[in-house]
Amino acid sequence: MIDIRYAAEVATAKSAGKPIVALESTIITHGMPYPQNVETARLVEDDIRATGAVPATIAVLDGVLHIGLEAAALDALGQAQNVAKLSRADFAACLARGGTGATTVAATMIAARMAGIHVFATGGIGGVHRGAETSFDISADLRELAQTAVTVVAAGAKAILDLPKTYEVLETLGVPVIVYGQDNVPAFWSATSDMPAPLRMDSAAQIARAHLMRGEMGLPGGQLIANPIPVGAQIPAETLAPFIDQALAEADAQGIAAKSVTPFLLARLFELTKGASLTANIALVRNNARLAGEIACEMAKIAQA
Ligand code: PSU
Ligand code: MN
Repeated sequence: MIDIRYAAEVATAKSAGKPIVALESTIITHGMPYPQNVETARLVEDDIRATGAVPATIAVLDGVLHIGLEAAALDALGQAQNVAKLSRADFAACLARGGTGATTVAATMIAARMAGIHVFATGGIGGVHRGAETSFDISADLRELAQTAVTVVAAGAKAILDLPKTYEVLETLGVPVIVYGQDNVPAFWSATSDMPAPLRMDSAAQIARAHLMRGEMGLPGGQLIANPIPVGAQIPAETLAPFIDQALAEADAQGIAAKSVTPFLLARLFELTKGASLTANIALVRNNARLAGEIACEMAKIAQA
């Protein structure tokens, strides 16, 4: 039997039909250094509360699936070493073994759906890696978006990826990519790119209605909401490009593969940009949390009408 534990705040919200926003934990364990990871996780939770929704950070601790982490558990996870990075393939195995793991976008979507949570905020989704034509490295996040009905708010796919291929695969899989408030796809650390927005919406209410419409139509899968980083916090793509190239070349030279690629690249960019990539990452996650909170509130309003 799966052991699911809801944080008190989340359990109360669930029984009252209040809006809830899921948050992933891989960004805490593999995406940011301590202590900024834990500080950011707390700020993001507060950003969601400020919209009237309740945050639910998701992780597996000693074989228990936590939907919402109490303060001490979050702090411990933020400092823990050798935490597994869980995706669709290894989520059940970790629970069955009584292990501890942080959930990626794919695993967080699975957990959110099990918990009846429809909206999830993160930084950036995984996607098609550069050189995927030889490495076959395509994140399981993309297929998850195609099959699990959760609306994921991200600042696009991380710019370390092959963005045109990533959006091509999403289109093939039938995943709606909805850009919030602009006509081109954002590129994670940069607000804009030269790729046109597949879909554009300008309000949280519209996004909520589109999610519910897919449900009514019996369409499996979620929506990707691409929310541009606030312009004041962005790093121009030209500034970042040489650092991304360098980090990718190092990953290649050191034989970094599979699950280690994304954490390696994020950590190297943090060093190469002297922390600027992290500052921007924090700003965009908080921005996504606010929009996700608004979307969850709109969905709850429609459900109660
Ligand atoms: N967004 C961030 N930092 C991260 C991630 C996303 O700002 O660390 C994580 C997410 O958990 C995402 C994962 O699901 O990276 C993608 O990993 P991979 O490329 O191995 O599928
Ligand atoms: Mn991968």
